[in-house]
Amino acid sequence: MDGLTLVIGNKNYSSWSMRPWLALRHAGIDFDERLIPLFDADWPAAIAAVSPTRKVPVLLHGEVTVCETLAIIEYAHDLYPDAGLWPADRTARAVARSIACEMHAGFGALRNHMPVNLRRTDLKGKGRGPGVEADVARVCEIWRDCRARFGAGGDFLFGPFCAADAMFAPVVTRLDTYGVDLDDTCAAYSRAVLTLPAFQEWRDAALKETWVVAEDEID
Ligand SMILES: N[C@@H](CCC(=O)N[C@@H](CS)C(=O)NCC(=O)O)C(=O)O
Repeated sequence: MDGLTLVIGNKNYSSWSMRPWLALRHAGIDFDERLIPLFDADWPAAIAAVSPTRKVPVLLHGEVTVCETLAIIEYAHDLYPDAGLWPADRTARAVARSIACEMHAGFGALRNHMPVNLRRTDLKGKGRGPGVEADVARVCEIWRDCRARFGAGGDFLFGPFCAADAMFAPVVTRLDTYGVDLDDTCAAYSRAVLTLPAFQEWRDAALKETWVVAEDEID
């Protein structure tokens, strides 16, 4: 069987691509990366050739095509159950999957009003809108709860960095880019994500990109 190829969008903008890329990279899982620039002239044909949903990320593994971020992470976990993608403890793993699903399905106001753009440095205090404060409050409640209950073994939600942290990483960048004030626990967690080597590798590449995409097209 061929190796893994993770098809992603622009690193500056694609929050969904960031999630499995960080999870796999931090876990030390070997994969090739293929970047299709979002909404370029070639985008429709290029994405249709690899992804039945016409969205990134998508994971290619021989005959297997896996769409949807959480399904990609679960497929990688099936292939590499000892890579630490999810916490080893069953209760922690259940909570990690719960909050990962909540992230996947929710936080629409935060996503709409605070699109990811790692290159922008002029957005402090912006991005507010209906529902954003409630989304931010719930995110911070999750982070405080996980850090208090499961975080003793490291700086992340369940101690060591895991898939749940990867799911929240684009939120960490949003709260940073848009200058949202955080309490000490959440600020420390945010710093841990922003200084993770895998995240810095992603951001360094993002900062070198020159594509410009309308932010209202990005989720
Ligand atoms: N539910 C999908 C969301 C994927 C998604 O919306 N990706 C965006 C880029 S961040 C995309 O491909 N947009 C292209 C489009 O909507 O045409 C997942 O979990 O992977």
